[in-house]
Amino acid sequence: MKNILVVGAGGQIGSELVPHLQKIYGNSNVVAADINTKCADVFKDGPFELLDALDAQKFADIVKKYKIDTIYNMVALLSATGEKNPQLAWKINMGALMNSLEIAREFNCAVFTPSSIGAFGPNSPKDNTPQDTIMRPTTIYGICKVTGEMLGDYYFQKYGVDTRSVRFPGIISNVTLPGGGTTDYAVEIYYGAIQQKHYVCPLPEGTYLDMMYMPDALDACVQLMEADPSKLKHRNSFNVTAMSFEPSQIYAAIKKRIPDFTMEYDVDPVKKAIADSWPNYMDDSCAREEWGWNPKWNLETMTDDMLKVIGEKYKAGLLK
Ligand code: AKB
Repeated sequence: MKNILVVGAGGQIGSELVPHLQKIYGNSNVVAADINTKCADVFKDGPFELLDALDAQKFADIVKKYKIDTIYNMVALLSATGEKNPQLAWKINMGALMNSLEIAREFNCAVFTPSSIGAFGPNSPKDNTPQDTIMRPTTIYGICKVTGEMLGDYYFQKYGVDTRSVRFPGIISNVTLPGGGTTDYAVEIYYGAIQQKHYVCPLPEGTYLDMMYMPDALDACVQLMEADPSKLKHRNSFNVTAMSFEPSQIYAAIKKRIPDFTMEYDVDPVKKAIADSWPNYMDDSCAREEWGWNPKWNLETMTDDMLKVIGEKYKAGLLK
């Protein structure tokens, strides 16, 4: 039986990962931890602990208390926020990861930490970006991700810590909004389409980026952590993607379903520069071969589901 700790549980991925893991492993076997006190009201179905992931002593105490054997470290400042305060991004992103790795080493835990398309940089091949290629990111977020990937492999090779990771693309979801990412537009556009029938897009037409719907992202986490270790030639981190599109394509997909939806561009130069340094689409064949990665959602099916779920929330008065 797994005893899992999700650190940064209140974020975009963590808030859906916790109930997903609870369904699989049982509510009491998945501990949610976050720095935000409001999360105590959200994670009512299982144990919740208030935790600043930079507090190594409290982090270790929680791992001891619940006999944790698997840590999902979901703590991170995202790419656009990171550029506003690079020193803070390094402190939080690397601090949470180092604590996860050190505590995992001490208490013999496995560790999952997401990497990102942000680990690539302008020198990486843009199309069909290979699993193993040049990685010279130009954002502090990406520098943290590449460092994190290398640290993950280092802790595996040197100490035998079972570290595994994926390079997530933009994650599109309808429960918790992302914050401060470059790919956030692909979430916000659905809310704009339903609420205002209009959206102002911060990335220019033609900016292709890899994307994934949340249910596939959750499957990726569990599938990789459950994968037979003898089959893994890579560990930190696997390219994974489900779709690649640029703003006018997601706009067209929504407009097909909401004909009076309109979109204009007001390009954010910081986000544009970040997006321009990332792949158009990645080659995720290693993930497919080594642990059976096989995403189920595409732009059309995801758009149907996003509009349905968010539309229902507005109708029920859960969103204003
Ligand atoms: C971001 O845009 O910063 C994140 C990511 C792709 O890692 N969503």
